[in-house]
Amino acid sequence: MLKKLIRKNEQTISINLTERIKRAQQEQLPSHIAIIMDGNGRWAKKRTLPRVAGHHEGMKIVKRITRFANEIGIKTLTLYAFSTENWKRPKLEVEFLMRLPEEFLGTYLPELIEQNVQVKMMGNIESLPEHTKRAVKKAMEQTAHNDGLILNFALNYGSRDEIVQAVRNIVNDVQDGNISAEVISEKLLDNYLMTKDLSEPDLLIRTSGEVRLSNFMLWQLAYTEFWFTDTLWPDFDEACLLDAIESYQTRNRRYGGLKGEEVN
Ligand code: V07
Repeated sequence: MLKKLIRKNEQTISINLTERIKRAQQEQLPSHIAIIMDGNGRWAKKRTLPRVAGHHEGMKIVKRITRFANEIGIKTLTLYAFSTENWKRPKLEVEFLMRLPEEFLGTYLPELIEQNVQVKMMGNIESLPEHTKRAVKKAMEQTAHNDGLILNFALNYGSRDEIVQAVRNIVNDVQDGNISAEVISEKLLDNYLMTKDLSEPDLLIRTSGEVRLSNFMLWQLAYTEFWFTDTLWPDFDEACLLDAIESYQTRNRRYGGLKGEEVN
């Protein structure tokens, strides 16, 4: 069984996953968790498998972590599945990746519907291959009325691109006379981003030992707690997510309930 060693009253005791979940739920959970799912290629290489085998294994972990996040009461899970930079990868790898949303939804959409999950997407959906677009749109439509976990895929997403688009749209609205330049504020810009209907992430996780943001949610992560782990995404499991959540809760306790901006 999955066990974790903790120190209590000078004593080291081990607790299992169920106990850890209970404890985590007694405190404030991060409402929105964002994950950069890195290390799939490296996972495959370690096993002398092709890179795509790592991506495929990574997709299975997406299902597992989605189920778990929903079960423990996370409200929003944002997953970086494909960046605007990823088009530079070999053609066959890109083609394989673009089949993953269909495969994922083909087997998992009924369960997502049953579990009341809402599938959302941020990124440039229009320049995805037709078959990918169709699968993702269908999932968004069929889960639009659900009100459980929001499963938000960043697909063909780049944060600078998102901000440039927002600025363009604001300028258009000013020129068209819909808004005046004086009302431009942080809050207004929020409303032009692809995350306008979501809360800001409380916790960012990046797997596989890389310690950078790689053009992911630059604006939205201003006050987010970061958690980096050497674990490769296909090896990530429920216990790893709890490690991140427990770390988040420890830091939250230290702030004594103060939120982001108030802490200096
Ligand atoms: C992808 C698996 C996870 C590791 C990171 C790269 C590979 C799930 C999806 C997905 C996307 C949209 C959607 C349903 C599922 C996905 C891509 C890559 C491109 F509506 N995993 N996954 N999409 N990987």
